[in-house]
Amino acid sequence: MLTPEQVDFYSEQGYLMVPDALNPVELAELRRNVEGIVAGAAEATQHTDIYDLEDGHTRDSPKVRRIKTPHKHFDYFRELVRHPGITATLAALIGPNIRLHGSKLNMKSAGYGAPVEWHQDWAFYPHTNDDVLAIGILLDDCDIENGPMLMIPGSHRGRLHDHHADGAFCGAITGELNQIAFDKAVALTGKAGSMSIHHARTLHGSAQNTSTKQRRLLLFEYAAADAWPLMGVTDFAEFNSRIVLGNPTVEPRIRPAPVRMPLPPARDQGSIYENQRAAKVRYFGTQAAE
Ligand SMILES: O=C(O)CCC(=O)C(=O)O
Repeated sequence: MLTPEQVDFYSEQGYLMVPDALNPVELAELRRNVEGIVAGAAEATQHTDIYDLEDGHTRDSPKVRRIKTPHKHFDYFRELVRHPGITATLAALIGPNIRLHGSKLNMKSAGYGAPVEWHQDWAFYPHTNDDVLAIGILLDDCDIENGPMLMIPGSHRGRLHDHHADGAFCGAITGELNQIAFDKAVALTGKAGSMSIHHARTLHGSAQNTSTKQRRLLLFEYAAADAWPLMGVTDFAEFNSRIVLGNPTVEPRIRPAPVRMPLPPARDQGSIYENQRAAKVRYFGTQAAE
């Protein structure tokens, strides 16, 4: 459970780190599952429903950048999204009725794991109210050279930045970079098994992993059950099947928050890495994979 101080910190800063969210046995089980899934990427020659591949991936030298929506494909993750420690933490921040929005596992391989340009998750999935957040579980110890997520404190209470380029959504902020206090960015470093929490409106990004150790980060996105996605609900039964705590509702709560719709859709479909190909401005540098 979170302390009142942690809850206050999250609501003021828009992020929080919680150590030891998974115990060593749970962490070992998570790693085992992930390693099994990654081994399957050797069969893939292009992006699939499960694998998003780094540039330079080959069958002989598999390079996985992301495991997409693991809760949709694997029973282990379908259960993990309901982990009692996670849902108790969420309840302290967004109330007793909670729905999973999505999941992903970003693998930042040693030496070349790709950066993620600055963005706000809210630009991808605006809802009727902003009780929306993501938790991240570190699978590996993560220090600054591993490319941790970087958060701009308090940005969840500010504006929603433009995430469009050439008239289409591109999943990265494309202007006004000189108005952002990047020097105030906080790195969410920590030990394996730690959990980060960030508000959907918090501006964040991460640099390339230039270290000799991989950085794997499992992300689960959640919303209060009465925060409904403005892009709509296509399958109501499936929508409600993602309730991880409490009860669904047909009464969305509507609260003002700045919104820009992620439309027209990104030219480069797929993961955030693909969407961000169209971003005109890059903040994070990259070195080619060896
Ligand atoms: O993996 C990272 O460092 C950033 C993750 C992120 O912000 C995202 O995938 O939306």
